[in-house]
Amino acid sequence: MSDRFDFSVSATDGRARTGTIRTPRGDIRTPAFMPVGTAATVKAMLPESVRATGADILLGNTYHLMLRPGAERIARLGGLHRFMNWERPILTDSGGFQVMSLAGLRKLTEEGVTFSSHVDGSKHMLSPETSMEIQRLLGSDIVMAFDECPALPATVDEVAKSMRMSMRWAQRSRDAFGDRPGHALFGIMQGGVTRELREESAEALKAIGFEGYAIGGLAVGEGQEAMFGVLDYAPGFLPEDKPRYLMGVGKPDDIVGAVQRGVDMMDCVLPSRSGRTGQAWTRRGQVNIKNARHADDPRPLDAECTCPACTGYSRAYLHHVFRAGEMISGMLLTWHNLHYFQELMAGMRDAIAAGRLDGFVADFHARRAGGDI
Ligand code: PRF
Ligand code: ZN
Repeated sequence: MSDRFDFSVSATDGRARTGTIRTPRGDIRTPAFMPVGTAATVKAMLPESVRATGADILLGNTYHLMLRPGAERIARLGGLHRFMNWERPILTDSGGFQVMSLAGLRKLTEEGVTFSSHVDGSKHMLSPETSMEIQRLLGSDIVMAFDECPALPATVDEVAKSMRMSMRWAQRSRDAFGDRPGHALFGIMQGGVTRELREESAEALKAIGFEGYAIGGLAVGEGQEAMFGVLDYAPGFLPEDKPRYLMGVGKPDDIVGAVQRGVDMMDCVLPSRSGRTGQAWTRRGQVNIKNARHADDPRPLDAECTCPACTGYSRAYLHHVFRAGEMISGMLLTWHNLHYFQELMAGMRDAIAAGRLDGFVADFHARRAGGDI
């Protein structure tokens, strides 16, 4: 096992890039979609099944794992990869974002954030230093700097203050991370939808120096037009020779638009979460399998899809097991959704390499029907 971590771009098409992130635990083909395995599992999927959908890397969460089962326990059991039986790369988010959306009573200071657990109400604290320590105990390959993502609505002033604190936290994260060959630390850009703040944030991160750069603070309710507005310039503020990761995005059309604007990595709970609520994503659009009109339909979810849900089962069956509350419902729809998201990424990687991304994107939009199909 070599101890290198590096990124190389093999082709560009407009602002889009395709390439490879090399890590000691395996290569990550970019643009990459990272399924979310919050609690040391991609819900309803075996790790080998997640791999079979085409995933090169999973995302894990500092916040959830520190609370249950605890980072020290995972470390004693050989680290997160061994614990969850996924030996390929894992990226872990640093926790602050999840504290703000999930924890009970919170108190934010320059030092960090104290909060009470959503699991049992116990009190905890996260700071750049403790987040780096927890992510080290987990054995994460790509560690995220500790940041704050301000909740909307927020004034430009509040966003600026928060961003500047996140930049001080980014420096503390870098200092606490130390020298860990084969592991990477990514900085996180903040600054809301204000161009000057995004630029200031990028400059601060570049001065510190990271192995990759995330774009945080988007997909928090600003809408796709505003998000694309920021993505029209923000990736350009970041180094060309380092991966760019758009956090928590998104729907297929968000992903396509982000890749066109120069994003290399993304993660989202959407394919797995919507799989458990009866929502399927296909080339032709969304399918709500709960809908009664599927009850007698012998056709597959998507005739072009090669996943187990589409090759082995009818819409009628998928409808039935969803209605009956059977566990296989979440398993099959999650598999299908992850397969679709990974095929979309593979299609974009091939299109970028061939210099035909515009044609791919035109076809992507043309084939999507509005509403439920
Ligand atoms: N920061 C961190 N994690 C995140 C975000 C962020 O801004 C977002 C925003 N979409 C999702 N996950 N650390
Ligand atoms: Zn399928």
